[in-house]
Amino acid sequence: MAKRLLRLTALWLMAFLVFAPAAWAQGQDVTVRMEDNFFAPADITVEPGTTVTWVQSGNNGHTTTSYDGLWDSGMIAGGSDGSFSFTFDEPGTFEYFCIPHEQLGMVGTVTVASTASPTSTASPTATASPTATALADTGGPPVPLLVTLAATATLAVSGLVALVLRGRSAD
Ligand SMILES: [Cu+2]
Repeated sequence: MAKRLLRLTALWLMAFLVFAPAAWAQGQDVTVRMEDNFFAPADITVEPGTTVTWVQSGNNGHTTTSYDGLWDSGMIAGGSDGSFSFTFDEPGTFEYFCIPHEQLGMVGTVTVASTASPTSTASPTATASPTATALADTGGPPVPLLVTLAATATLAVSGLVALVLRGRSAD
């Protein structure tokens, strides 16, 4: 009975890992980890409308605090899986810091810019180059992110398959 439950859980996890990245890509949501004592990645560029979520990944308490007073998470306890989200609608460069660790260089920037801007498609250079047109057409997240997600999902799925197979042979 427990083994069957384990198998069902594994299957459900596989389905989740296969479909969840697609959902993330559509929602254009981005995660930044709060490590001891730095943001990872510290500098990101996102499309307007992107929700950025900072996730506590360290043992020290951290904050994500906008220099312009746009957002302030308050202290997120170390060792917790606490998080804070903010949606960036306006283009621009937004700098932020961690209150206790600013002096240690725990700072970051969120650059909000549209990669599929009308300016770039109207430019003769962009339309002449097939690469630029292709990039402008795909409004999705940057390719490296998709590759990372796909690689992570593949790794996780193969691990789960190995687990399920091992459970089956032990019957
Ligand atoms: Cu900090």
